[in-house]
Amino acid sequence: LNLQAASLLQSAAAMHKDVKACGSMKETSLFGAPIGGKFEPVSSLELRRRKVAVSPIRAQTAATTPAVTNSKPESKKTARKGNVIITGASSGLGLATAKALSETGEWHVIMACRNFLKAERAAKSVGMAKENYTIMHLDLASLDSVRQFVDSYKKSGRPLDVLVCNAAVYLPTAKEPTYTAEGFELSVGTNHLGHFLLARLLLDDLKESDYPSKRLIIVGSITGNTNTLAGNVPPKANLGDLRGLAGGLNGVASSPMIDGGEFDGAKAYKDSKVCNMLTMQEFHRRYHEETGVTFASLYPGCIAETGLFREHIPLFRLLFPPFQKYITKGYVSEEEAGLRLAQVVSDPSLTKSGVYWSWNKNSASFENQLSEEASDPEKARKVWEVSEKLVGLA
Ligand code: NDP
Ligand code: PMR
Repeated sequence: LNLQAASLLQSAAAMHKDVKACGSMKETSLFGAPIGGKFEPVSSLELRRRKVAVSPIRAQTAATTPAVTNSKPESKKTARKGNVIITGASSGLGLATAKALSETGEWHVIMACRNFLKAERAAKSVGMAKENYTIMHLDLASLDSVRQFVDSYKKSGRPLDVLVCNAAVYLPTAKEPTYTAEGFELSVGTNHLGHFLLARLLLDDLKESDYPSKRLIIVGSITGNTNTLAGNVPPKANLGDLRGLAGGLNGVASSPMIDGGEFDGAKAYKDSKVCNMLTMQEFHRRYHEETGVTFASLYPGCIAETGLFREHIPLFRLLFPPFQKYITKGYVSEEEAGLRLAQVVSDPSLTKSGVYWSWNKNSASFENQLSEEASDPEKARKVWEVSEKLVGLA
């Protein structure tokens, strides 16, 4: 891992050259983005979002963008607030998104967190008004907890309009695997399987919502996409033939890794993100028409200072933010990333289902391309079928 941190430094120097020499790569692989995003109709949140990192050029472009929308039902103000569940809203991206949505006054945020006290302190620390949020306990590393959360939510009688599957753990320094309550390797168990059960159990509630635009969002990442430079940093995501997943990821009867290989915490995280992106697409194929729910995933940018890197070595945590800011230019602040996810939650122009959203260097959203594996429908179906067995749905 010291080597990894050192290689950050080395490749910092190398990439600086590469990026300079290869303008188109900067536009494509670095941000995982094709050149030039199109501007979307402008909502109030979108205007605030653009204010966070506005340059004079950007401000001008935004001002000249016609603020019309062709999706009329969504653009109408509804009588009631929207209700959005955000998992892992006690820090990082989840907290920034909760804050952004609560500040609009149009959303009630259900912060679904494993540490109630931490969540309460976090909400207060960013100045969220009491009437705009509720904290509910959810530990994604326990399927019982997921079921209990769903029961309590249903009993609360609150409609559900948007579900954001955001929580995650990243264990790059772990030498040995650790496990969820049911004995699944912790990263895939939490990031994928916990969310898979949660989303499946709450789909009916989304379907029943009378909100103008109901959405299920699963946060993905560039690092699970091997069609980008970031996704080619070893260890690369690869689900293989799913033999480890099919075996239950328990490290006893099967490997703790989806592809059946040796445990590698960084790879397990990237694999879990591939599952997140495949799951979103499989939801879209199976349920979009029937339910009217918009299914989406996204890469919000590299939020290099969040708690996600808490398990990484100190040298990595020191070098990673400047590396992303000045070398890859993939860095975004928590605030900016929160406004991006809030846009996917609420922007009337982002209703297209089955999309993996990213943002270009002008901070404009665009539909990004997933890697071959992360967009493979056959793999998506298999991940779905194996996962539903593991979480007790089939
Ligand atoms: P953080 O560590 O700041 O936030 C993760 C959240 O998940 C925390 O609130 C954490 O709770 C919660 N969580 C972890 N385990 C569980 C569990 N078992 N049950 C319930 N909640 C849990 O990281 P980020 O904000 O960076 O990550 C948020 C999302 O963004 C993730 O899906 C990540 O993959 C994605 N992402 C992040 C990028 C980045 O650069 N940071 C880039 C691309 C995607 P607690 O506060 O109690 O620890
Ligand atoms: Mg990566 C070229 C651009 C780029 C981008 C946008 C990211 C994002 N990274 C890029 C490049 C590189 N990174 C390069 C060239 C290297 C080799 C030095 C590199 C290394 C690196 C490490 C060791 N990067 C990392 C790590 C991590 O531990 C992070 C990780 O993989 O978490 C799973 C990470 C990340 N780089 C990113 C992003 C967004 C992450 C972390 C978060 C995530 O995907 O969720």
